[in-house]
Amino acid sequence: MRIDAIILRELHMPLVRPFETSFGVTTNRRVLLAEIQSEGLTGWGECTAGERPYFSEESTDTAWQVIVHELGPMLATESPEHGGDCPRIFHHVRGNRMAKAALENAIWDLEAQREGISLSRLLGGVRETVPCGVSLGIQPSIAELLSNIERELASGYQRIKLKCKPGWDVEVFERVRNRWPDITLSCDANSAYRLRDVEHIASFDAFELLMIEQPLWHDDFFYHSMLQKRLQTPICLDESIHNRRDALAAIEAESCKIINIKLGRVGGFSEAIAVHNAAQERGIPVWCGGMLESGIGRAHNIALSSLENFTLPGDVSASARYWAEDIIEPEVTVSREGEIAIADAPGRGYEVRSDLIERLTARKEMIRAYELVG
Ligand code: OSB
Ligand code: MG
Repeated sequence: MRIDAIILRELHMPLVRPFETSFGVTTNRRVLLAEIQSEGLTGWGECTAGERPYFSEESTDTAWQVIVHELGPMLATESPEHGGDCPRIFHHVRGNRMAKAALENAIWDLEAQREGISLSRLLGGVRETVPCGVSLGIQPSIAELLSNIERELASGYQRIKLKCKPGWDVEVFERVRNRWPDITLSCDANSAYRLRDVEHIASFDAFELLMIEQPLWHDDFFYHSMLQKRLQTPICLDESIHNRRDALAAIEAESCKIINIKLGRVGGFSEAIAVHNAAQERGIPVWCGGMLESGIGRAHNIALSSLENFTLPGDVSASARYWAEDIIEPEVTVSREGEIAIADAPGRGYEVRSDLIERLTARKEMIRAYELVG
């Protein structure tokens, strides 16, 4: 396909409520969107980098630079036929996976439209609905957390994930379990613990959590493997898994029993499918993580979640949990059973609200192919 233009935008979108993890609080999102125009069609991709380089090395600003100066020009001069061509095109750029994913996913988005099939189908999805959970940030008080859980359970969500850190863990799990002995509960530490905490983490077993997500270092397999031997509760890796090779190493070393797949963290749909397949072949279930995405990233997460081995509820939930107004139409909604229906229409299944995007745009840059060729 001929790439006519790549338009990069930064949108400022306030969250409906602040989201706190072990590494900080997010109140306002700076969302990077890539719009790729090709032969009369428009594909969209979202960069899931955070405002600060705390979840990974990337941030909104590093991704902007890398897309404008490296990845955008590479893509515009290459005429990819498939989303799957992008990893080869971007091969010389090390890392910067969230920046790469924004462009690669926009090409898949375009390809689905060009082929006249749903993005889910193009990716190899088999599900008609995907099971949903929610990720609940650290709260000012346990009472506030309990009332949030009550609301999410009433909405139908199938799994509650609690962000945790030293000082916001055992006491919290105790109060939640006392009130709801049977709900599916998990926790996510975002690397908040160290080896001195092993006995403490082992005490989480009492709460029968579905999993403990990324308790130790963001770049570790070895110590997670040691920790897993001491736990009943399965470890799920998030930050540590960047590609299929990482997934194979983690599974082989028994560093985890479950894998969280995030499109940005692994560099786009191609590698996400590769991680999914590697895990499936080895009997390791996966689920789709979230990065407080706008509707575009959310639509892509939904399509990815339709693959067969996404058997556990993901962190992909309704637009209204994040945004007063989402940038897609219709907004993402979740049924009383805690499921999102996969659209069968061609493309991503959600229209993009260009007028609203224009209003939320804080900066914009156009990368035109003809200015780069020759
Ligand atoms: O580790 O899953 C995480 C949000 C930002 C950064 C990291 C994570 C998260 C979430 C939120 O847990 C998931 C969501 O609701 O989008
Ligand atoms: Mg996580």
